Amino acid sequence: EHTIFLKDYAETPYSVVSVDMDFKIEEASTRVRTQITFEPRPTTEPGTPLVLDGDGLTLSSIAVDGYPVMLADYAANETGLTLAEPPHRRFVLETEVHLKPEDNKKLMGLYRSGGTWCTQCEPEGFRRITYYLDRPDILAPFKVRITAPREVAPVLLSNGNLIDKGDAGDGLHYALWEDPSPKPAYLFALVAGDLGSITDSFTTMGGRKVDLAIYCTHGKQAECAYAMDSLKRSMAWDEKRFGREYDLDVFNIVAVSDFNFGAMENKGLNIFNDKLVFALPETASDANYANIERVIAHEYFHNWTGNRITCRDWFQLCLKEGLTVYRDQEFSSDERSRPVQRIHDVENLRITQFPEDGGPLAHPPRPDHYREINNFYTTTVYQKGSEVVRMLATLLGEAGFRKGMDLYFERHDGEATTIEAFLKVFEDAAGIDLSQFGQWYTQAGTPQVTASDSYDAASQTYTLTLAQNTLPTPNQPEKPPFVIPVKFGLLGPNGSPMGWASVRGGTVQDDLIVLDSESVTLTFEGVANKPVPSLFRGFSAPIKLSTSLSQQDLLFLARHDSDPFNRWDALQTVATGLMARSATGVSLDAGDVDALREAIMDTLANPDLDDAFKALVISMPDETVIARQIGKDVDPGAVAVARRNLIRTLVEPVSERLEAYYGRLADTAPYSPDARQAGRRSLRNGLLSLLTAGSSRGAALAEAQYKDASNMTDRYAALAISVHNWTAAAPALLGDFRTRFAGDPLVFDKWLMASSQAPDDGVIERMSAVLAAPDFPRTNPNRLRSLLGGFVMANPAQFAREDGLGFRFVTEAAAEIDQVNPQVAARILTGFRILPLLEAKRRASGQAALESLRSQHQLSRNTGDIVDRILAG
Ligand code: DPP
Ligand code: ZN
Repeated sequence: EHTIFLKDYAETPYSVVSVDMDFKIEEASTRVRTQITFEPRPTTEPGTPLVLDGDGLTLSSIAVDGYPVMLADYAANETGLTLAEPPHRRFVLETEVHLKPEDNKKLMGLYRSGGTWCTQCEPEGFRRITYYLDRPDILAPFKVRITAPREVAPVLLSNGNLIDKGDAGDGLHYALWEDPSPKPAYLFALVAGDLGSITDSFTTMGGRKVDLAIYCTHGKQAECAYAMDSLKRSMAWDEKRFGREYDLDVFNIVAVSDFNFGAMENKGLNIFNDKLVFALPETASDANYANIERVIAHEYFHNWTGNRITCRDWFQLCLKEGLTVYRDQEFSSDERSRPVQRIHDVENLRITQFPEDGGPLAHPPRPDHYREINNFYTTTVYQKGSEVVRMLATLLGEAGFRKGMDLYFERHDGEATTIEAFLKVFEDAAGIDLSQFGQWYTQAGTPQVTASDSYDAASQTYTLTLAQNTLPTPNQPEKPPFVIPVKFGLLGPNGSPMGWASVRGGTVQDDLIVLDSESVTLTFEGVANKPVPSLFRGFSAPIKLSTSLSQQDLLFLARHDSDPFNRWDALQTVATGLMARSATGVSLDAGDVDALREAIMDTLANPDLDDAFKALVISMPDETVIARQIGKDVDPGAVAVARRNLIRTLVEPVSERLEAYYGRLADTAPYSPDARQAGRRSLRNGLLSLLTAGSSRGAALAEAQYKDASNMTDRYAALAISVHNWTAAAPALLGDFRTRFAGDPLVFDKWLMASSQAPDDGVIERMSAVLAAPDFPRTNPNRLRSLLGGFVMANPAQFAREDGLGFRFVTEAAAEIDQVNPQVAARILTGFRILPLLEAKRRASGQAALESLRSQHQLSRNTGDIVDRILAG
């Protein structure tokens, strides 16, 4: 099948000068008339055909400069429209097509969600609306006229500023929107519907008043308040931190229920999946609030990193996504707790991106080929892309990084550009060479860094060797060394930082070592005592570290390191190691478990640490992290058992103390989603999780918390914990939750997610029944992802059951979903990337399920690509 290569990039022979669109929306169909002003480029030969993209469009009329085009002079088919011999001068092409948004269940292009007309164009949805050069390096100003029945669609929105509106007779009305900033078509948006709204305003640092609005289903306005508050804080933060001011007079957000992404940064008109807008304490958890804040910020930040400066081609996707994730992570760190945010972000990277980077779907943040671009909106492009930007900031320092960013905005504003151009601004601003650093963008795989050390008391020298190695990934057998920033410190015997007189063998700047060759050996002189090294502080590079540190050393770091990330990480390393050993049949040393327990209890008792941090320390490693640690021939069932057993052994002797602590943390103040209160709840729920897994009284505590909860955070935590541990009350609690919140689709998602997490053998049968119910909303991405995505990503023991039932359940469901919405089906199937990690029998049954999916169904390009890559890997 057709593969697109980065090396084949070429400019189009024609550029677009401007776009005028006229939408006539009616109940059953929408007419789109588009006038595009084209111009041949200076180098274009006369007679060069104009080839436009189109996907599933039917052309009703076509004219050039007002004259109909003869049949012989154009060709229209399923993938586009070709004008054989366009004029060799500026000209206007006018086309007319009729769309059926009601039938559009792929949710790309113009479609209807709950009656509202809305659009999603990134990456290639605009070609489902009109014939166009649908690629991000074609920038043009847009004028959009929308006419629709006033009754069904009193609200008419598009990008930019509203310049005219009025009555159009026959019960119709119209609105005319103009977006003065040239933009690529993927940022086009249109919304028409009967919506409620909340409004506010923001005055920019330049003194311009911007009208803000969030549109939603009538009656949901009160649920949009937190999103609006997050938007205003995002606008202020981007001014303060990056000097970026908003550029239009209006900023609109619309919440819709059917959406493939989380949200979309269309210029001046962001469209959001409603789960990332709506929040009330009774129906949304603290995690939902934090996510809303993060994604509102992310889409807003795209206005500069994505919209004003966009991507030349889709290979450069991480130019906007990695950078914008970095920006939203920084925003969350500044608004909440920096160490806690960092730990969350790294946990997420390890649970989602490391498996991708170490499996058959591995690809660099900037890939060089693809069959289906929708399959590259990945955790590698987003999360690893952000880590790469973070490393750049670490290497350059805060001031140097800001200088480079300022130059980026100055030099590339209004352009569609590349990763090379991005790196160049930092080279120019800092006078350094980043060519080797650039490999982070082009090489896949998680580097493994090995640290070994020795101390010589007689000469008071400490020697540290760091070596890197990256395993081959698909199409990349050889991996030249990366530039790896290692933030570090040495701890003396009493836990305080230790200095040195001089270093030989490599460059050390303050607390930073740069590892840019296969290995480096550093000799620190004047080191008074044998130190314990704290390496990769703040997770200064997206690598896997292996050290010769003993459990005792690690627990020493967990107690004394001045770097909170490494304190957390040291404890997690110990727990993961013990669980991995136990899952592979090694019986654990009681002393090791006792020492871990003591370190955990000391952390809990430490008055200097905040609740959110403590909650992370007591949250035990995820099953996928343990499986990665084991590395091969994994039996996920054994991993789940080993995890549960270790928790039980840790908790039993201290369960009374933990329960007392749990009791003391009960909330007293009225609910607020702020970080401090949320931290307290997460610690309390972390304790409940330990108690339920590890003590006889936990199940009853969870049931009581479920029943007494006054907010969704506590209620959902109690439910999820009960289900995870499959307590006697779990089935009844699931039943109660479902009826208690019947009619709220976003809470139904929580129920689906919790249901998919049950560890018992009945889980697949129950999920099948849910899916088969006639009223299951089978075209809604959120519902499908909650049930199936939750299952494949977070219930490995049942998904990868030995009898293959979990695999087959997912492939059969995916085959059906693929007929309707290929993007959602392909995303769910990425869960099969764990196959190479599994023991032979499970691996074989997973492969068999994929093989039969491939042979028995006509798969979409999205799904076919994922299945082929996993089976080839
Ligand atoms: N809307 C998605 C995001 O913001 C894709 N651009 O990441
Ligand atoms: Zn984004």
